[in-house]
Formats: sequence, structure tokens, C-alpha cells
Amino acid sequence: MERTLVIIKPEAVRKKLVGKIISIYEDNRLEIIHAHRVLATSDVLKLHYQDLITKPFFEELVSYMSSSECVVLILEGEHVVETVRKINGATDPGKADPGTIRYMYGETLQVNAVHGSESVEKADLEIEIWRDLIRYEKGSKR
Ligand code: IDP
Ligand code: MG
Repeated sequence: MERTLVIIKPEAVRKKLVGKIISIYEDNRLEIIHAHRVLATSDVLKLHYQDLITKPFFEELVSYMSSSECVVLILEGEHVVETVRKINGATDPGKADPGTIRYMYGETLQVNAVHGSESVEKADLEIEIWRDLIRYEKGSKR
């Protein structure tokens, strides 16, 4: 079954939006198969955002993402990668469709409430990158 990695970003955790955000995924019939609250390390974030390493905002992004704890979720379901990206909305909350998580809870282009993997391949890679930090057991079918 397809899986994806979601991060409820630090400001959304600080604002106590974890329950509301998880409910949105569940209301869309997606299954939360793992959840872990953790302070992200810069090593993991640099791997997670490796494609953005040349961007001028890269260092700021890593420091924002490790500014306080985030909640990392693994979701499972048919077409879960694409479904989560739709539910999350456009990267820039100002351009996100009404009803999306980023429209409702995002603040800025950077501080935008949630992350969702962009492809099935990226999801598998991100799950491996985060696996130890979020204690998601290797070999677990879930
Ligand atoms: P995505 O999260 O919608 O996949 P990406 O382009 O992969 O968007 O960027 C990853 C994250 O980097 C975004 O969610 C956002 O937090 C941050 N980001 C993207 N573009 C900018 C920018 O131009 N300035 C500051 N932060 C940005
Ligand atoms: Mg991305």
C-alpha cells in the first residue's frame, strides 16, 4: 500500500493544531500508521531538503524546521501521496485553495503548517531518512 510522509511543522505544533490537522487527513479516509513528535536534527533536515540545498532560503528553512518540535506522520492509502498534496494545498498559503490546510493554517511561504512528500519515490526516501529519528521500525509492514 502506498505511503507518504507528513510533517506538521513547528509553528503548527506550537499553535496546537495537531489534532485539527490529523482530523483532516482522517476525514479524507487516510490512515495514520505512525506518529511521532520530535525535534528534527539539522542532519536529517539537510537530507530531507537536499534538493533545495542551493536555494538562498535553505539555511533559514533548516533552522525554522528545527526551531521547536514537529510531529511526523506516516500515512497510508491508495493514492495517498497525491491526496495529501491536494489536502495540504499550494506551498504559498496565499495561493492555496480555500479548504486546504495551508490556506487555513499557513502563515507565509516558508511557515506553511505542513509538509507532504511530492512523489511515491520521494516518500519512500523520506521515510528512510526519518526512520531512526521517528522510531519507525525497519521491516514493520506498517
Ligand atoms: P513543498 O513543501 O510544497 O513541496 P518546496 O518547493 O519543496 O515546497 O519547498 C519546501 C519548503 O521550503 C516549503 O514548504 C517552504 O517551507 C520552504 N520554501 C519554499 N520556497 C520558499 C521560498 O521561496 N522562501 C522561503 N521558504 C521557502
Ligand atoms: Mg517539496
